[in-house]
Amino acid sequence: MPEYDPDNIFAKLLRGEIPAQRIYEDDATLAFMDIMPRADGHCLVIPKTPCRNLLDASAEQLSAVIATTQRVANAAKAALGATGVTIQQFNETDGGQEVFHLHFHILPRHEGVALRA
Ligand code: DGP
Repeated sequence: MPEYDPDNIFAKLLRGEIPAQRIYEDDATLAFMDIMPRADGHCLVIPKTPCRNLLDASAEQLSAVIATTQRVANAAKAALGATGVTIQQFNETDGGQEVFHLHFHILPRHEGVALRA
C-alpha cells in the first residue's frame, strides 16, 4: 500500500486550504458537494483523519464514515425527493480512485435518470 499523501486535494480541503461546499460535519467526518457532479446532489463523505482508501481504513474510520454516509444519504434523498441512492467507493488507480483520501460518493437517484459521465 503506497503512503498516504498529506498534500492530496481532500487533505487540503480539510485544512481549509481550498474551498468546499460543506453540508455536514462532526468530530470524525466531513461531507461536501462533489465539484464534478454526476447526479443532482452528488456529494462525498470523508474521514477527518489520514486514510488512503477503504483498504487502508481502521474499523473506527469505516464505522464513522459509513454512519455519516447513511445520515447524509437519507437527508439528500428527502431533500431532493429522490427515489433511490447509489453509494460508490473506489480503491487505487486501477480501482478507479483519483483522489487518495478515503471517500464515499452519495448519488441521489430518480426513476429513469442515468448518472452523468
Ligand atoms: P474518485 O477518486 O474516482 O472517487 O474521484 C474523486 C472525486 O472527487 C470526483 O468525483 C471529483 C471530486 N473532486 C476532485 N477534486 C475535488 C475538489 O477539489 N473539490 C471537490 N469538492 N470535489 C473534488
